[in-house]
This record gives sequence, structure tokens and C-alpha cells, in this order.
Amino acid sequence: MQLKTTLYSLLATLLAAPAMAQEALEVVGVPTPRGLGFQPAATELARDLQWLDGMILVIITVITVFVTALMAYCIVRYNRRANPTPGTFTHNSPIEVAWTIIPIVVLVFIGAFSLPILFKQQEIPEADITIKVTGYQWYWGYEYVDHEFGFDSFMLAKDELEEYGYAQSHYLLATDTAVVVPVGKTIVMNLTGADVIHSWTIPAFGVKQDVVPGRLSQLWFAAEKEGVYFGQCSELCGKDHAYMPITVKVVSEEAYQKWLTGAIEEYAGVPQAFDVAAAE
Ligand SMILES: [Cu+2]
Repeated sequence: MQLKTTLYSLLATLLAAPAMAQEALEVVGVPTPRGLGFQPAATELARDLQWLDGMILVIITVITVFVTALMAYCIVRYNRRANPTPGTFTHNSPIEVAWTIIPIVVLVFIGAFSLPILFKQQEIPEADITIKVTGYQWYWGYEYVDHEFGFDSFMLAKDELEEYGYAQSHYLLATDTAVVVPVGKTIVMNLTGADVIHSWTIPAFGVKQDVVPGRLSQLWFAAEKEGVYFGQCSELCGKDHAYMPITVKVVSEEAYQKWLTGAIEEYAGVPQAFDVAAAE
């Protein structure tokens, strides 16, 4: 009996091997308890976004402080006691010109930096690897279209995490199968929704894209650091919206090729949409 159990667990490990060919991966893209900042940027897109966020934060801080100071000054200087006879003028051309021109300059300045970053996200480059992503209620389906295989990705239950090499803190983030991609390669994802609108994201990559039934949208990224990255469906999609996380493993080219060989064998054939009737 003991032997049988051992054999079964060994078999289970062997069967699971292709899907988790890279156990020693560091978990990089993960939210931290009480964290306020961004996850470490793992792509150029994420670095750009985080820089832009910091730059705009400086601008809005300066504006907020200036407006607050101006209001405080007016309250103190021009209240009824300090200024018993109020002025009766209604126009001040220099000030009106200034409060029109200065915000325009500020907005153009912000736009000059934010638009190129937006275009960089939205102009989809030539892909090294193309993956089709389908959002379902409530899991994700992935197809490696260059190799004609695909698989679905479900959230791991608390008692499954260890078996798949995750910590308890990765509950609600880790999935049974992960999107595996090689480091430094340009990944283009074609995304759609099978039922309702979902949203695919990996915060550390700086990508987030709504997936809409009947439409195909795209995103791209090139991850610069090997590791495990987590994301979660980011468009309210029904009762189990909170239970359809996203796991991406960025691995070396060598590990990717090894995983690919195993995955082609294991997941051969493009999966059909989940058949609810058959599952019942
Ligand atoms: Cu959702």
C-alpha cells in the first residue's frame, strides 16, 4: 500500500514535470502585503510606465501645493476682517492669460512624454512567439499558435500549492499550468473573451488588456528577468472573478525549449472550449 502510494506520487510528479520544468525560479512579480509602490519592472514597458508615473506625481504635487497655498493665502489675506472693503474689478487679463497658457503647457508637456509610451505599448512588434489568450468564466485558456497546442489554466487550491512548488502566500495567484516564455523574446498575445469581458494583466510587465467576446485585441512584452510573475483578471466578470489568476514563468531559452518539447507532447491539439455539459 505504502509502495503503491509512493509509486502514484512519483507518477504524478513525472506527469506534472513538463508543466513545471523550472522549479528553481525566483518569484519576482508578486504583490507584497501592505505594498504601495509598483512591482519591480521586468520589461521596458513597465519601466517606462513607472518613470512616467513618478514624473507626473512630481507635477501634480507641485500643482496641489501651489493651489493649496494660494487658497490659504486668499483665506487669510482677503477675509472680511482683514480686507473690509473688497475690490470690485471683474477682469485681470494677465492672470487670465496665465491660467490658460500654463495648464496648456503642462498638459502638452505631460502628453509629450505619455503618448510615446502609450504608442510603444500599442504598436505591436514582430513576434518571436505568439500566444492566443482566451478569458473564460472563470479561468484562462492559452494557445501556442506556432506549435498548435494549448491548455487551460486554473487557480490552485490552498492544498495544491506546495505540490506545484508555490508558497501559501501565492494562494489566489498561482495556477496549475503557467504561461512559459523565454527571457528576452518578444511575446505577442492575441486576446479574446469567450463569454464576458475579462482583462489579462501582469503588473510587472506593464501590460493590461481587456479581452472582449467577438473581438481580438493584442498586447506585447519582452521580459528581461527570469522568474515567476503573477497577475489577476482585472475586469469584473462574475462570481468567481477573484479566482482566475494568471501565472507567467519567464525561463532561459534552454529551459523553454525543454518545456516546449514536453508541452507539445502533453497538450497536443488545440483544446476546444470547455464543455459544461460534458463536465456535469
Ligand atoms: Cu474577471
